[in-house]
Amino acid sequence: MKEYNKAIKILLLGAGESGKTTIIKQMKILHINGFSQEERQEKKQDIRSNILEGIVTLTQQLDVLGVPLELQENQAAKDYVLAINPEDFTYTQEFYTYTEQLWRDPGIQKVYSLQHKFQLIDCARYFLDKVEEVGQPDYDPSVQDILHSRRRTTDIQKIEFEVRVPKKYGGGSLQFWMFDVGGQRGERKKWIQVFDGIQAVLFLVSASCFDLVIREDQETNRLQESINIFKSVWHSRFLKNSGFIVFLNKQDILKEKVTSGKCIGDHFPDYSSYRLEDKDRVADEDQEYLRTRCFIREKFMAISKEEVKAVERKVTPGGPLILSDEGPRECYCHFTTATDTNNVRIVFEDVHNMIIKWNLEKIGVPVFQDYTNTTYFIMGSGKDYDYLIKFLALGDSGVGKTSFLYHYTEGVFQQQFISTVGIDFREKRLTHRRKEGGPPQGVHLQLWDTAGQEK
Ligand SMILES: Nc1nc2c(ncn2[C@@H]2O[C@H](COP(=O)(O)OP(=O)(O)O)[C@@H](O)[C@H]2O)c(=O)[nH]1
Ligand SMILES: [Mg+2]
Repeated sequence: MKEYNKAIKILLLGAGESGKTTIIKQMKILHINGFSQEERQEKKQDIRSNILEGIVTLTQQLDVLGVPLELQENQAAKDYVLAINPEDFTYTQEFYTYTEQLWRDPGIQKVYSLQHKFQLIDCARYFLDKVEEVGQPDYDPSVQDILHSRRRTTDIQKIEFEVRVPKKYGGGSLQFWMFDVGGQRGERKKWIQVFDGIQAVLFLVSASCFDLVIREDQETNRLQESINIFKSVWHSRFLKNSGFIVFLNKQDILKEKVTSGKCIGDHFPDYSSYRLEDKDRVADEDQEYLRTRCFIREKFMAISKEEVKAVERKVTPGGPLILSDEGPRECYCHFTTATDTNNVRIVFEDVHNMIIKWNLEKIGVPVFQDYTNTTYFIMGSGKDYDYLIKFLALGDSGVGKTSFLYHYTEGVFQQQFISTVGIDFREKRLTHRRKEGGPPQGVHLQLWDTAGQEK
């Protein structure tokens, strides 16, 4: 059997709660042995805290939104839940009984229907609907339960698995390494650590969150945040050799939202002029849902068509402009439901083939390595300046670090706000004379820009 000696590296990126870790779980199910007894026990803890978080949030919102409980006898349950300290809580039978009572109360259901007004985990309903089962002492989570459980990712995780290469691409098997990262603002500074040598970026979007705001600032629209992040990673010079695949995820929730009457146009006014093309119609599918999902796709595809300026292509300051093998960069889009194993299996057949194809096109050319060597050469022996001065821009997010540096080096002001992922740099060359009439000396300024949110 044919073996390839280099692993393919895939990086999962996207905002918090977009479904990255769920994809990792699916890879475990599809390519490894699923979940061990130990992992199931660990997920059981996550599921219990998902229930706790869900019911506490909903109960707190009763008073915030001014919604009364419908059944007077549930007052004791409300008092009990509001008195819980999540830091130090042991799950008792009483807790599950009260939770079940509250969840059935029409007052809590009313609050649930207003969930766009506050922050609620997506899996709240899934687990609150089965609170009795989870509360059993011998409860053992099913695969579906594990896929729906939620835990914030705070570090970089890696899983390895093997994928068979189809005959038409030469057969054999390929080793895949897939990296999962935390998606929330404070986690994004770690992303850069894994950018090196990535063949494909899977960018996850929670397509259903067009009516929600992000947890981090309770203000920015979640879909807009996702579009902004995509823009910065698509333009990142550190990912210039990676193929991009966008997963417009949570299609199940998106469809439910749209068919229940929610409209993306209330949040993205340009939706009103967007028309569904004939090629995007699907028989027996809700037209408004199709129009919504294609409108979202259009937002991401428009970014992938933006021209990347040559100056943004350097990989290291002082390094050469890399203009060779530019060609159009490939970006593909899929509509996905990450909690549905069958859907993920089908989508990944495509994804694997695409990555294998990209990889074969580049075989024998360790692309990133090459540029690093060239850069060392240029920086070491071929320096074309007399002085090198390095600056580091620090400050809160949005104060204008990137705009300032851009204006200084390019001479123009950029209106757009693009958040910096990790770290970036700009360069400027000046000529300086020590004495009037003396020999000119080259001064090379390296202006390092940092991402403010992460400090
Ligand atoms: N209904 C539904 N839930 C999803 C989907 N994808 C992810 N989730 C849920 O959304 C939550 C966040 O997903 P997670 O993978 O942790 O997101 P991450 O922060 O990007 O790693 C979890 O409770 C998942 O079960 C989806 O396609 N449909
Ligand atoms: Mg995660």
